[in-house]
Amino acid sequence: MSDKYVPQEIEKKWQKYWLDTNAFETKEDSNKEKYYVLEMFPYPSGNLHMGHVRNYSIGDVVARFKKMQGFNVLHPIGYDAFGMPAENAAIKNGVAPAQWTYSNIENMTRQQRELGLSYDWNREVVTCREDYYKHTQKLFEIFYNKGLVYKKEAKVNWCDTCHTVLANEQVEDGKCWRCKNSVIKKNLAQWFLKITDYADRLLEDLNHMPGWPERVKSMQKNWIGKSTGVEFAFDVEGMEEKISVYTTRVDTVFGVTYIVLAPEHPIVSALIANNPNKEELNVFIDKVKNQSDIERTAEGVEKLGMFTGSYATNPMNGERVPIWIANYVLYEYGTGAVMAMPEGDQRDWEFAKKYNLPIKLTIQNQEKNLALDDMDAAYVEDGYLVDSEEFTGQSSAEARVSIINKMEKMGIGKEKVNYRLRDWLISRQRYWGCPIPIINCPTCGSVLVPEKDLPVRLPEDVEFVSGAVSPLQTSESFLQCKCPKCGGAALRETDTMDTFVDSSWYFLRYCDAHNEKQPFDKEKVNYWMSVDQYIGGIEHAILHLLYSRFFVKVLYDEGLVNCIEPFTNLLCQGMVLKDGGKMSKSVGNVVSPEEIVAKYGADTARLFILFAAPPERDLNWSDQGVEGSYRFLKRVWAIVEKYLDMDNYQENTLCSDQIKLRRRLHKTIAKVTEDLDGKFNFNTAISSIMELVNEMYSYAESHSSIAEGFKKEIVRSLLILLAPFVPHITEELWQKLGAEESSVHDAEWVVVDSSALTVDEVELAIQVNGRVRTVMSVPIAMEKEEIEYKAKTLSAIQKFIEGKTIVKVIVVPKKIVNIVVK
Ligand code: ANZ
Ligand code: ZN
Repeated sequence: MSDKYVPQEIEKKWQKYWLDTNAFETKEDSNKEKYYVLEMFPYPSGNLHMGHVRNYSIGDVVARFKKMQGFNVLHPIGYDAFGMPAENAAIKNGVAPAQWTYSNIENMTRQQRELGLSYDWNREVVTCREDYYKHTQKLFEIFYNKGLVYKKEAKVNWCDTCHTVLANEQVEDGKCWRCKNSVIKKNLAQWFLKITDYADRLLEDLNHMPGWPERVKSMQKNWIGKSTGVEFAFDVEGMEEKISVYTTRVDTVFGVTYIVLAPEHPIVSALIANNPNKEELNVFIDKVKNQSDIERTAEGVEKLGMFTGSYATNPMNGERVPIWIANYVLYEYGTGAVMAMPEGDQRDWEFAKKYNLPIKLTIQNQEKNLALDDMDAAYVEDGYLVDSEEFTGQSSAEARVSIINKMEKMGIGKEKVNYRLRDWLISRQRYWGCPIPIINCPTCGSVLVPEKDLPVRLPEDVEFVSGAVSPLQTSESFLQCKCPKCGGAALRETDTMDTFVDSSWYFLRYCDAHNEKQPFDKEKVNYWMSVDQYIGGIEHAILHLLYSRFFVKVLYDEGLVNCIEPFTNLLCQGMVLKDGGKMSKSVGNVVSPEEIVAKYGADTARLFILFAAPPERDLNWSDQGVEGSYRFLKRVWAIVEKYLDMDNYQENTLCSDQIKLRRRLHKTIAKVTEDLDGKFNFNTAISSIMELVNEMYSYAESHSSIAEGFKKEIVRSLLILLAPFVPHITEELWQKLGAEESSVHDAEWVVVDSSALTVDEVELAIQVNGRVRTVMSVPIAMEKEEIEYKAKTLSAIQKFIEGKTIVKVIVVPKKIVNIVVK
């Protein structure tokens, strides 16, 4: 029955079978422990790349392994299907975004199926489908009614040629990524979600998430950016109004030599009103306003500023300090004004050097005396205070407390906590997104679309013209409506939602993907959530993961879910590289998964990817590596056939070589189980299976028969161990084996027989005529004849029996061998 291993044939066959039989369909089952494993759903760009293949292969091993361990496994997939590329394709090629998207989804689904992934396809979620976005709108309304949605004028990146708002990522060097014209800042009324209300909980709960990589947690902490400092006011000469500053280093207040405002600060126009350089100042202000925050604050970027002509008074020592404006102070953070203390702050230091502003030393280093003349950078650490009136001599930490106390007594300042996190701007002036369910009425203002009128559908009578207004504004049927409150003529909101809104709750929808009435049923979500294992790229470390955490917390507060965090364990996979660089279209070093699958089969592609590197590390693509994986699978195929063809003998006594092979088998079972259980040591798991296969070959080379029971055990176990990694070949060989379970994927995971692991050897004392001459170690199960033969050939024994006649040999099992000679 020696067939050749032809992956293309068997893979097609099993994929069809799994699909036709809904092999991986899951239902809630309160008698079984659940396990929810999830890979980040893809954007339907049209084709899978190797990064996807890696992501899904990792998830698939976990899902199949957990299923074999007896868990009720939920392993779904879907598509993050709204977004700009579909709309750009519409502008460029005239295809409707829906058509473009659905045909891409179709292609990617086919590619995913060709990888043999164990998805429950019945739970597929597609965010651009009405049956999904209607619930995204419902969730928007829940947020709205909780007071977590508001509309505010915001400064946005605006391209006047393309006539649209651009995301920060779409601005390259201050230019529009598409038409290359300069991007301007424009004030537009935009919709926001109040994520800042949750800043503290989003931060605090990170301390109770042992299943997340430290790196991701610290990125989120920095993004939220909580800092505790002081807010206090400077008097302005000749003005009633004061300037409030925010500082985390109030201990440096005696070293302040100037103050700096963001050019957007509302007091600026009054400060420069009488300045003869007013015109120049205004040019400067406009220029800074058009710089992005990233440009303004990046390290090494030139700090630019101008003197306003006005002065302020330091309330702690009455000193007169000039008021400047500069690009490095952001209007959106703190109070938009800082007290500058060049000795202690590197930005202030550089600025003071550049514009010849005075520098005072008021923080001294404990260890090594600082002198301004010797310094070429700020001293940013804590120290002790000098030249600071009654606070002189205090440590920075002491001074921060005592100075706040004094300020509070004087009534000029107070402790203040600040966050870097901003509210989430979700408005997009785009067509291919979830419509914001709001109606703008000239009398009533913004009114929520009543729940019974959801979904607000995307119209099809729109025009996609580059440089035009948002396409939704070209659809009269969409635009014109009645106000739900007063019944008067009103206009529908034409902004759509940021696609990150869609992806902030898709993992909940998988739990109840066909619910028409609500986004999800609470009971079902509570059965499945939280996601036990989430797997995806590090590029989502902040936005997607933070937004999803925010959504779950809001829904928890609403009593709609029981969990406070969406993802218990997070794995961030490394990149796929080729020749040391990232695999990417622009570099031209892309290896297409489809070609690899066509040539070698999905099992080889999966095995290579899982074997080549631990999942968190970057993986270097190697054609030899792929060949090697293919060869290994051919070896697996051949050895299984060989074993199945071997002669059986019925009784279950194993010869010492079978005992040894069985020990290797159970060592491998122990190793693979340990490597997969809560870990992702796929590469070492696979290499131990490779060793097992080698030993199976060694046995087959020197034996033509095998105990029937053991034959079945070893082939069966090998296939079970390999099944999560290479599901097709193992299924095909499983059928040849004819095991009780109809599919290897329904088999239970193998358990270690610890008795097989113990090294079953005993020491025998070897006597000649009743005197112990040496000891010999033999396997417990060694036959008497074999023991006798071995004992006689030992050199330590030979010298006592040489030239003599052996009368008899007495073997006392596990104890002694006595050779009687004459
Ligand atoms: C004086 C000072 C002296 C400062 C010193 C630092 C060191 P975090 O920790 O990130 O909150 N700052 C305040 N508001 C700002 C704004 N809108 N734009 C740019 N910088 C701003 O940083 C707080 C510190 O950043 C504040 O403390 C302030 O500079 C600056 F030796 O005040 B500090
Ligand atoms: Zn109205």
